[in-house]
Amino acid sequence: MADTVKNRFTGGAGYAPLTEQSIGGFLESSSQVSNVLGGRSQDWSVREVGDGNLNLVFIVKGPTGGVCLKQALPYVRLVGESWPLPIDRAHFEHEALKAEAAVVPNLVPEIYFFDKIRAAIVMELLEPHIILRKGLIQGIRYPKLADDIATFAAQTLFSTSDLALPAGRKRDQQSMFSLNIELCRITEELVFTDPYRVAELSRWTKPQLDDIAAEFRVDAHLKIAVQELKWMFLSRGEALLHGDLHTGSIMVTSEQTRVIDPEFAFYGPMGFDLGAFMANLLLSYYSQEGHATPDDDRKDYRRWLLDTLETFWRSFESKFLELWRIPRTGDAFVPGLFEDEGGRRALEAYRFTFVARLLQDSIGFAGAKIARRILGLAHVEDMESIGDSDCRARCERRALNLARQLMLGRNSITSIAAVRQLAETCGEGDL
Ligand code: SR1
Ligand code: MG
Repeated sequence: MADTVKNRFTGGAGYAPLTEQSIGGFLESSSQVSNVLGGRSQDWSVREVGDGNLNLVFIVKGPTGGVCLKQALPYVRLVGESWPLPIDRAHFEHEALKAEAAVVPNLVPEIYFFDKIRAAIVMELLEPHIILRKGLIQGIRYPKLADDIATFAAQTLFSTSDLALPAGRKRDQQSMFSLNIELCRITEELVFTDPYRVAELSRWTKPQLDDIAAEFRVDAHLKIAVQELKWMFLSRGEALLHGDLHTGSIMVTSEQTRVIDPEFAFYGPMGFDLGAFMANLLLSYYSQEGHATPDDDRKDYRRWLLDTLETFWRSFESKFLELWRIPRTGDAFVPGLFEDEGGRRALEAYRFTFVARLLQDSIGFAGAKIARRILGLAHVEDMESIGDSDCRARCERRALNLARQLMLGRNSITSIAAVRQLAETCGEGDL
């Protein structure tokens, strides 16, 4: 392996995974971080708390404050050293966080320090925030969630697209993020390919879901539908995506929302981010039977999840259209071409066509993102924490049935209300 490629994977001289012992000395080299923490390294407490699939995550606390440090490991943590993964994903994450902070500073963590050699990002400690997925499992309502994620998506997708950026700047950005190759490859294989073939790392609730897993592997129409989505993912660089916008990438309190972890960022189809968030609300929706208690059957909560799905889409749509209507600098849909009354009307009508197509893309991607969490390698705690495997399988089967319908039928779904109705139908009874 040439040295530059090798360094992308394992780091050059100077890279080593940080430990609870070595982290103090490293953080002391940043005056900004030292100022946040106060005191000296001997006064700081350090805890490794990473429970994600890829990285080390440390919480460091000092006399005057705390920080969170995320460091890329040269392999997939979930699988082990047999699956090498480039540590330069930290660079793409840092670049994406900067692009997001430029338009939604209140919805992302503040970055204090980035060390490219150590592939480490030191950021604001989000406290008392919790991971949204864990809040949804507990049945907690988040009144601002739908609108905040709609703002995040509308602003980040619009501002990085050809609607907002001059073509040269957009190409420049797109070319930089196009090197996030291995992280995109994870999505290409785990989301769009492995659930539809015999794959060594795939798993599902056995034996209960063996039949539906086999159906997914032989259904040619479904495989065409998912390959069409993969084609879009591979070839349509519409905007800078977060790339992994699930409910584990969002931290919340009842008043605040922060989107974290954009290491999968690249230029792709806008619907991929929108569909990821929708898919994870729907996974939560179908998991609720497994979290019901004698005091709370979670029926109202399930309704709240679908309300959140609907509000999210409606709010996204109106924010995106609003951004498109104000004066802008992008090279697509040049405003000067539509200045007369007829032109203005035609462009406004086209904007609605555009967001209607975006909904259909998002619905398809949502289906793919649901299926991969049940039939692929990486599952979600919403389902995994259901101890009774028959109950878990029932929840998962309903979700898979919806996923299949979303992928196959996306082009005939014309409203978010129709998605809700379909979700409710698939959630009824034993399928
Ligand atoms: C091998 S990584 C598995 C998954 O974890 C991340 O959160 C992404 O969703 C990825 O697909
Ligand atoms: Mg992540």
